[in-house]
Amino acid sequence: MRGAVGNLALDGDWADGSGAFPSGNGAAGGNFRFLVNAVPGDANRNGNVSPTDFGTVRSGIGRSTADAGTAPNHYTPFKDVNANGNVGPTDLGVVRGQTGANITSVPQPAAPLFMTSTAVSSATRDVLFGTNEIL
Ligand SMILES: [Ca+2]
Ligand SMILES: [Ca+2]
Ligand SMILES: [Ca+2]
Repeated sequence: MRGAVGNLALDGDWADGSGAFPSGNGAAGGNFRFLVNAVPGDANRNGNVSPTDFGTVRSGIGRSTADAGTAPNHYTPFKDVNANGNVGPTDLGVVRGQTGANITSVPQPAAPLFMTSTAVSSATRDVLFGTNEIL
């Protein structure tokens, strides 16, 4: 990605597991390597899927982005496991199917996923990030 001013590459330079915000070394360019761990069904975000997650999702049944309700029985994106905008039986089904999964059982990619401005075509970049300038 490049900034709108001067078309400079963004600073980057983050090593997953050892980087710190703000990232970068002060020079344009560099790889921003950041691994996001997510386990489908882990509604309470503790790294595993258990009956507790089932209860978390159940507390939001019937709630949606249009009718969020109030805590603790409210809509959250974490309860909306299938990301369809509402919390319903399908979300509970995902949790049920994922029970026992944990962050260590998710296969790691063979190599860190990262992009550089030269490794991604402009067409791919536009699909992933849109065409609006970010700076
Ligand atoms: Ca840099
Ligand atoms: Ca969990
Ligand atoms: Ca849902």
